[in-house]
Amino acid sequence: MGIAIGAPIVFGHNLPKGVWPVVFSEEPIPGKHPGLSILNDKPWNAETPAHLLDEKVTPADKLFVRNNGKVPEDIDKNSWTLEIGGESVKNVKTYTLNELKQKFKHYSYQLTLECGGNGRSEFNPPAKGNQWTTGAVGCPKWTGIRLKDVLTDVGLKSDAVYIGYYGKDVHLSGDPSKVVISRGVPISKAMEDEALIAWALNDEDLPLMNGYPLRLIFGGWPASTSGKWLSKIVVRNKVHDGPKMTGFSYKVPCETVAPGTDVLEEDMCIIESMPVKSIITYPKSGAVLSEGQTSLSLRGHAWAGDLEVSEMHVSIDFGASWVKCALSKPVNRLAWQHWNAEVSFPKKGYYEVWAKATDSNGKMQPMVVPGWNPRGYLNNACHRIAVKVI
Ligand SMILES: Nc1nc2c(c(=O)[nH]1)N[C@H]1C(S)=C(S)[C@@H](COP(=O)(O)O)O[C@H]1N2
Ligand SMILES: [Mo]
Repeated sequence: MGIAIGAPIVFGHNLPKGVWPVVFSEEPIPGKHPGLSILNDKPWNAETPAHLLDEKVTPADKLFVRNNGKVPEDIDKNSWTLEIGGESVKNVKTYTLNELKQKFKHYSYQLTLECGGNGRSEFNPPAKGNQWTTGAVGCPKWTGIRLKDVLTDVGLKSDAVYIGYYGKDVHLSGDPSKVVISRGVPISKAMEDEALIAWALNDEDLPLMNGYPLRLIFGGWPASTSGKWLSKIVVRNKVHDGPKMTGFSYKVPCETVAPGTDVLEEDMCIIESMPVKSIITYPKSGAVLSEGQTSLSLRGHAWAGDLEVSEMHVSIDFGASWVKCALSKPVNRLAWQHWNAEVSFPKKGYYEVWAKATDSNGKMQPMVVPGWNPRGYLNNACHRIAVKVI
C-alpha cells in the first residue's frame, strides 16, 4: 500500500484492520488496488491513476473496472458453459469451460483494453456517463483460446457478418429477463489471431470484476466489445443489435460536428479501432524538482488501436517544440508500447510535460480535445502532467 501512497507507512503495523489511510477516499473494490479512483459504486466503475499504470504489464489489481450491471454471484467455474449460436452458425454447440481448455490450443497475448469513453471528462458541452479521465486503460497478459478456432468448430454460414456476446451479469433493475449489455464485432475482427476467449490474466484466473471466469478480449477496439462473464456468442447475418449496440451507444457522428450539435441517429457510426494515444506514467503529475536537479527521466506507454505507434514525442514548452522519445516495439500485435525520454528544465518555475504519439499511418494525438460527440467517446488528446522546479 505504501507504493500507492508514494512513501512507506512508517507505523503501518499499528493501523487497525479495515481502516484505510485517509489519502485513499474509500475502501477499495474487492480484489482491486486501493489507489484506483472510484467513479461509481452502483455499478462498480473505477479508473487507474496514470502513475499506477507504470508497469509494462498491467497487474490484475490495477486494471480499471467498467461494469454496466451487477457482478454475477455464486460463480462455479467447473459448471460454467459457453454456447455458440445465432442464425449464421451451422451447428449450435455448448461447451463447458473445461472442454474449451482441453479441446482448443492456448494462446497468450498482451492486449490493450481501453474503454471508448476514456477521457470523457474533458468534453464540453459535457457528456453524461462516467467521467473517465485517463485511467480506463490497461494492458495485461491474457490467456485463452482463439475465438476463430471455436467459430471454425461450429462452422459459419456464408452470410455470417458479425458476432455478439451475452454475459451473466445482472441488470441494475434486478430483472433477470433484461440484458445488461450485448455488443460485438464484425467477423473480420473476430477471426484475427489475437481475438481471444480468455480465462486468465497474468497467468491467474480473471479477477471477478474483470469477467471471471471467462471473457472476450478484442485488443485495440472499444473495451465494450470485450464481453465479460461470457456465457453465449451469437453469429449474426447482420450487424448485431443487442443492448448498447444500437442508438447512440458506442457511436460517434460519421462526419465531424460542432460541439453541442443535435446529431441524428442515422448519422452516427459504430466505433471500431481506437485512435492513437499515450500516457505519462512517471513521474506523477505534480512532481517537484530542486533547481540543482536539472534533468528528469520520463516514461509511459503508447497504443494505436489496430495500428502500431511509430513515434513518440514530449514537450516541456506547451507544444512549441518537441523532443523525440525512445520507443519500444510491441511485444505482440495490439499490445501497448513503452517510451522514455530525458528532459531538462532551464530554470525555476512551473512546467508541463505533454506527450504525443504518432501512429503508423502518420496520425498524431491532438493537443486539444478532438471531435466532440454526444456521448463523449474517443478523447485522445495529449496527456499532460505538471512539474515544478523550485
Ligand atoms: N458482460 C459485460 N461485459 C462488459 C461490460 C459489462 O458491463 N458487462 N462492460 C464493457 C465495457 S463498456 C468495458 S469498457 C469493458 C471493461 O472491462 P474491464 O472492467 O475488465 O476493465 O468491459 C466490457 N464488457
Ligand atoms: Mo466502456
